[in-house]
Amino acid sequence: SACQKPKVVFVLGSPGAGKGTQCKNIVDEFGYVHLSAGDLLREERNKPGSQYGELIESHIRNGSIVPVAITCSLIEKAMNDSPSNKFLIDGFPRNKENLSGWAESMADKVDLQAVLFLDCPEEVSTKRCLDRGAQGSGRSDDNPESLKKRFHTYMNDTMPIIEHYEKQSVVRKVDAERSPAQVFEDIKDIFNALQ
Ligand code: UP5
Ligand code: MG
Repeated sequence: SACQKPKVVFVLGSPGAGKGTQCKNIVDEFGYVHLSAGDLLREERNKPGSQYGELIESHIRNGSIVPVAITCSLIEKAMNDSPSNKFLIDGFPRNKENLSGWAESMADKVDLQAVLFLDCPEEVSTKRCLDRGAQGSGRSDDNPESLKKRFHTYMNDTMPIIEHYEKQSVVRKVDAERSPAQVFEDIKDIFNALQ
């Protein structure tokens, strides 16, 4: 019907697991709209005169998590600005506060189809981010100090969220240590089964 709730797939995994890379593939093949919480925060940070610019940048550099009210409102606005009814939400929710903030303001408005979990070891994903930094990504968190903190946050705050969704049997886990094409083969099977 015209009033169907938008479909949402959360895409989670360590820094450098390949969330952005695989979301692009999913957009091309399955027509979802990709909303990266990190990209939305960086865009907000870069707006001249943004009220939250410095706060966002300090969290990104420290690998800590921006208050959920900011992130959630950016996601909601991006969804409202899009005519699509299916979204990949990349890199969110990352901690308990994200989860409860989403539950309060958004969960009832969407149909959560699945949580795609890109599982990649720390050494592999750290190296990907460091290589990206060395190639001039311009990301203020692609350095060894920030990466240690990003991983600490991932292990302590984000893994429990993935475990929370595992208990609800909505997690689809993929071995993300392989080549992008190999990873996407598994993702295709998952999304074909969701249609
Ligand atoms: N690459 C990708 N896949 C590969 C593969 N299979 N084999 C070899 N190389 C591969 O990939 C990273 C790099 O690896 C690229 O160079 C790619 O070519 C290569 P990418 O697809 O960008 O991985 P991704 O998982 O998206 O890595 P990203 O660095 O974006 O992950 P993060 O989760 O760290 O970053 P994000 O932008 O989501 O968040 C950044 C910060 O924003 C957070 O630390 C936090 O401070 C803040 N934030 C919040 O506070 N709240 C949020 O809700 C979200 C973010
Ligand atoms: Mg990303």
